[in-house]
Amino acid sequence: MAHKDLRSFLAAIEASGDLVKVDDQVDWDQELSGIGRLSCERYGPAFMFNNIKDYPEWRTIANPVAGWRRYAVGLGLPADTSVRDLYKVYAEREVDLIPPVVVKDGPCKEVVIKGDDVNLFDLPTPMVHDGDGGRYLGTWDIVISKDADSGWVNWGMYRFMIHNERLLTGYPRPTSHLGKMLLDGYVPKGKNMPIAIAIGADMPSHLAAAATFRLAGDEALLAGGLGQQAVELVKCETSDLYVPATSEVVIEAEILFNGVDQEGPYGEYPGYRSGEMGNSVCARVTAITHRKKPILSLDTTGFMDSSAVTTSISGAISIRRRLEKHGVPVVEVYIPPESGVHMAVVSVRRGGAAVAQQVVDLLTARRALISKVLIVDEDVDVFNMAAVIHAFSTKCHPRRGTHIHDYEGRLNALTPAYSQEERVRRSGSSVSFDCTWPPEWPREETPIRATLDAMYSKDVQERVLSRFKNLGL
Ligand SMILES: Cc1cc2nc3c(=O)[nH]c(=O)nc-3n(C[C@H](O)[C@H](O)[C@H](O)COP(=O)(O)O)c2cc1C
Ligand SMILES: [Mn+2]
Repeated sequence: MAHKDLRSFLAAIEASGDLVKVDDQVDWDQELSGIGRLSCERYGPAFMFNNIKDYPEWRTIANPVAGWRRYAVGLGLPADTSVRDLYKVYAEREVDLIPPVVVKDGPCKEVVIKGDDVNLFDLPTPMVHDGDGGRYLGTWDIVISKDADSGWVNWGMYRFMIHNERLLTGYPRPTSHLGKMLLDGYVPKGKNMPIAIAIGADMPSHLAAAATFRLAGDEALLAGGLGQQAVELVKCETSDLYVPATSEVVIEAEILFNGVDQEGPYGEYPGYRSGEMGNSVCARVTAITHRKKPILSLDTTGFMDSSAVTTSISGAISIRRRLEKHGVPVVEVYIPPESGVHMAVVSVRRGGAAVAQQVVDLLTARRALISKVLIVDEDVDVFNMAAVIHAFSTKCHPRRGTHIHDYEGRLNALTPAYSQEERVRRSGSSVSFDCTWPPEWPREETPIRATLDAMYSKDVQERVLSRFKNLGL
């Protein structure tokens, strides 16, 4: 079972040696985020900042699950759980949905601020990167909204920037579930859309909000499944939305049906600032509720942040399910978080050109978030990047092994490789690299890998392994 709230999760990552507490004063203006940024780049711990300049009542946790050890604790597992086992547990729990329960009161209501008393600058919102368009509040949040017609409730993770005391601008992509709800249900009716931005809830709820989940799917049930216990929800003060009761902070707001304003630029998840400032949705804040001595959460967006870890695992599992559904002889799929969620490694029982082409076609059919796919034989461990680089470098034919698929309208606009012109046209390309032996090659002409498991007899393998064991290696 996972931890019921952020504070018990933090105690657990402190106990496992994956949290550093900082009691010296740090600045919300780039300093605390800079510390968090460097820690991601060095595969370091999460940071708890207990003393933030100008904000004595507040604390901030940076990068709660940027790293597999913390991610494992987030699921209630031991910190040293292997990545393969994390994938296995996630895939099992993701289909074991557990509905939430509604409670009357919760820690997130300890302090309630409404109406004219609302001032977003009362929160220690960080200036995350130099060059960002403003201070970002929702870098690790849960944004809750309800469909105007069906009552379907959606959770997603979308960033929000402070525009002024009462107004946020945000970047839910038009293709996100929130974007669709707004454009289909509220804008045509001329109605503002109530939202709630929950920050510092239990970890499974955040993982569910960040996950790739089906249209009309209710992420509160997914959160229950991932954490193996029902999430407790409590009603908002100014709308009939429900938020995780243990949240550290809840911002209640309404997205204006007729207002847009400047949002960004921002140091984006692929690890670059590549976008310009653009018009985006405006959310007018109606209430802020929070716990006493509240903890704000921050993901220092970029290389190896919490987003890379969470979206890579849920994305890879959803790719595996899709390939299976379409008859690809897939064994395992891994998305290295270091790829900025741009590359997938797919192992197959039988490879070759047709499979490589089929995989790249399937992965670009809707949205093309992944633009590079490495296809390897099943004796290559997809979780072992050394083995994957070896296979790619030695088995991929530079000409015949490269399968490029061009498309219009589906490009990932945040992929830094594309020119401004390509982004405007939304035309992009994806490629699969076939790192498998052609199935038509006769067995006797297929090279044998010179590794212990492939080139030595079972008898020698066993003797070597027992020698290693006896030598304490
Ligand atoms: C830390 C983090 C920040 C994210 N920021 C955004 C964002 O600003 N806009 C967006 O459209 N998606 C963002 N995403 C991706 C969405 O959360 C993800 O696509 C999720 O599946 C959206 O839920 P939905 O399918 O209900 O729309 C972010 C993900 C993470 C992990
Ligand atoms: Mn959704």
